[in-house]
Parts: sequence; structure tokens; C-alpha cells
Amino acid sequence: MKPDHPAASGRLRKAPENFLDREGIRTVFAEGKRGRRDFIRNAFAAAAAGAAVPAALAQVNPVPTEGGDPNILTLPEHTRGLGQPVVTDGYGKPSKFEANVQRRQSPGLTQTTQSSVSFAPLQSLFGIVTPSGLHFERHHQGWWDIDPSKHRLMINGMVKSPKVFTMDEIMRLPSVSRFHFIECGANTGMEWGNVAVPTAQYSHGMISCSEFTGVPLITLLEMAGADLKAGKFVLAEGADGSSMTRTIPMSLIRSGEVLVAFGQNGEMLRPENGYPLRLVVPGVQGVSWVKYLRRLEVGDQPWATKDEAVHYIDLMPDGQHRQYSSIQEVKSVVTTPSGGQVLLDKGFYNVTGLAWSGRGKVRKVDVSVDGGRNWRPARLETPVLSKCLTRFNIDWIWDGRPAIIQSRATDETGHVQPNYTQLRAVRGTRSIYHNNAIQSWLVQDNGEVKNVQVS
Ligand SMILES: Nc1nc2c(c(=O)[nH]1)N[C@H]1C(S)=C(S)[C@@H](COP(=O)(O)O)O[C@H]1N2
Ligand SMILES: [Mo]
Repeated sequence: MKPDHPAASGRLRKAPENFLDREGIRTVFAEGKRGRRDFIRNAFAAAAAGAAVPAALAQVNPVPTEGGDPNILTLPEHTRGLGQPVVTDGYGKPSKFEANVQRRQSPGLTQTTQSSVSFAPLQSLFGIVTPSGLHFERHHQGWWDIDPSKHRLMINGMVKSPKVFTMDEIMRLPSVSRFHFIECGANTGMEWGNVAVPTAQYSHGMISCSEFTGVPLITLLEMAGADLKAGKFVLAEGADGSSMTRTIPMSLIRSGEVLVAFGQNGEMLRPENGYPLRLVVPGVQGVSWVKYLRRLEVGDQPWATKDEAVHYIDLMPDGQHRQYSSIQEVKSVVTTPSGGQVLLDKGFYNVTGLAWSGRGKVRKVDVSVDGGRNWRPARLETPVLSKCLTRFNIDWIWDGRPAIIQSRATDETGHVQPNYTQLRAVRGTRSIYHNNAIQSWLVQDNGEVKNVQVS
């Protein structure tokens, strides 16, 4: 592939955000119901191959190689006319030109849209904060917009004085604001056996990162006179129909990190994310971040609820199940170049991505462009925060030959992200949860980027 002129190097065509039309989605749903999981992969592949590039994604306005540029020479309407007034929209929205940046449902993954998941468009985001409207969603029984004046939080169990809080009573207590990622334990879960999905959105988009505001759970427990010696666990319960109940170890709570949160990115939580109250359990898989939080019970042993005994367990190669594996281990993903994008020219590219660890800060991220033979340290952009997304960047000159791009994160405890060979040696291939393997993107000589597994 040859660049049309040197200054044009590094041009990139965005990933089509969805590969399937309505009919395709219906077929894949039906096949998914019949248990044909590889149908999902094949359907994605076929649709991707046949996909016409939507006009909005094409390079529609190139700079002419000779003569003047009409984009400069002809004064546009926005230079000559009067713009829109203030408060045209009391709550602002993204530009209409960004309408393709959406959270999306993976066709065929779930059989209903209420017990389902939508993925955040990681390949289109900058920095570390996920805009609240693009935060991934995972609901077990649909979402609700609950009237905060009617919402109550009960604290009972091993406490001196059981308490019921209104939202007002919680929000007048001293609160803290902290940046943390939340990752569903099933993120990247479709890739255990082999490559299944085409883009970073679907392979890694069950993660998001926000500034959360709330009251440390320990404060509320102290107010209720909780027995912090014999009371070794807290059960958190949500108000939606999914009976979402999870055991939280008191050791995490005592550190002050676990929050009863009402704020997300400077405003109240979004309904999809648990409005008006959710638990924030930094470093722990998403399922423990109970939304629509209505009850906390102090006890002396784990409850082994349905979402701890039947779901959210890891099937090990010896056939046994591992329970209460809740920490999200060190992980990273390159978001550009990533699956579905097309490199239009040789030359300079800023390789960028995200790294995180449920055990603390990211210490370093190494990037390989040759499938893991050679590694170079990427720049970690500030801030680098504990149990939070960290943005990394590294320069790359693409010579037009096939390249396999990978990132490998190390956290402050010394944990290093494994490759697939290392991970499968311990975990096998039949798990769903906690896949933190190194992701590989193949840049083909025609510039198309594909999801591959090389080790
Ligand atoms: N009440 C309630 N809390 C819940 C869930 C739910 O279905 N109901 N889903 C859990 C799961 S599995 C995940 S991954 C996170 C997802 O949070 P989000 O929808 O804000 O991304 O919420 C968790 N808390
Ligand atoms: Mo989840």
C-alpha cells in the first residue's frame, strides 16, 4: 500500500461499529438459542466481509492535491451566519457527526434484551473516563429509573441498631470522589476457546471508568453499630427483580474503599448504572457492584447466593469450579489500531490503549508489533491511579507489512498479564470469567486489522 502523499501517513478508517443488519441479528439470536455459539463468529465474519463502508466512515473530504482547498477558500455557513442560542438543549448532547459512537449489544450473546449486556465503544474513546451515556450495561432483569424519594437503604444483621436511610440522609453525610474502573467478570469471556468477535468494543467493552462519589460503606456500618469483629462479611442486595445479592468481605470494606455511591462523573448515577444508589467495590468484578442498592446485611460467613454458587464461578481444567474469584487481575488492550479499523497509509501511527489492575496501580505496559518477539515500554499518561484505567501511548512507524500488535501490562504488585498459552495452562478453555490474556491485533498488508490469537 503506498501513501498518496507523505503528509497523509497515519490515516485510519474507523471500525464499522456493527457488522450485522437487523435480519442478521435475528438469525444469530435464533441460532444462539439453539446453542450454536460458533455461528456467532461465522456470522460476524460473513457480515464484515460483505459490509459496505458507510459514507460517514469513508474519507469523504480529502484535501485536494492541486489547487486551493474549498474548505478554506469558500467561507462556510458557520463563519458567515448566526449560531444556535444558549440552552437550545438544557442537557447537551454529542455532535451529530459522532452518532456512530454508541454502546452496542453483541448479536447472539443473550436471548433477551433485558438480561443482556451492551459494550462500550473503547476504540472511539480518549483518556480514561467513560462518558456516562456510553458506560457498558449489564442487567439481569432490565433497568429502572427509580424515584429517589421512595428509595430506602436498610442495614441489618449483626448490627446494634438496624437502620433505614433515605437518599437525603445518605447524601448529607461526608462523601468522597474517586476514579475507578468497573469490569464485568465476563469481559473477553467469548474469547476463551478461540477468536469470536471482530472489534475491541466486543472483545473488551464490558469495562468502563468513572469518577464515583459516595459515602464509604464503613461509615454507614459504624452508624449502625456493626459488629466489625465477628461480622466478617456484608451481603449487598439490589432492588430490581434480579435478586442480585453478593457477599463483600469486611476486609475490603474496612479499608474505606467500598463506597455507597450516588454520583458518577459529577452528576447523579445514570438509571442504567444503578440510580439512585449503587455499591462501588474497587478492583472487584462488576457483579459485586450492586445497583439499585436497597439492603446491606452484616454476617459472619459468605452467603453463597445464586450469583456466587451457580453463576460467576470458574470451570477449571480438572472439572472443578472455583468460587469467589472476584479480583479483576492485571489486563490491557490496544484500542488503536484494533479490530475492524483500516490503516490507509504506511507511516506514523500513535498506538494507544488502556491498562488496569484490580490489585492497584499499573506499573508498566510493554507493546509489541511483532507478535511478542520484541517489546518496548509505552508511555503511561497521567494520572495513574489505583484500580483505575490507565491510558498508554507509543509511537509506531508502519512499513506496510503484516504486523501483530499486542500490549502486556504489569501492575504494582508485580503481576504480569499472561499470554493465551500461559493462561490456558492454568485455566483451560471452558471458562467464561476472568480472561485477562494479552490481546493480539493483526494488521494485514492491505491495512485491515483483525482479531487473532497467536499464543
Ligand atoms: N441490582 C443489580 N445490580 C447489578 C446487576 C444487576 O443486574 N442488578 N448486574 C451486575 C453486573 S453482572 C455487572 S457487570 C454490573 C454492571 O454495571 P453497569 O450496568 O453499571 O455497567 O452491575 C452489577 N450489579
Ligand atoms: Mo457482570
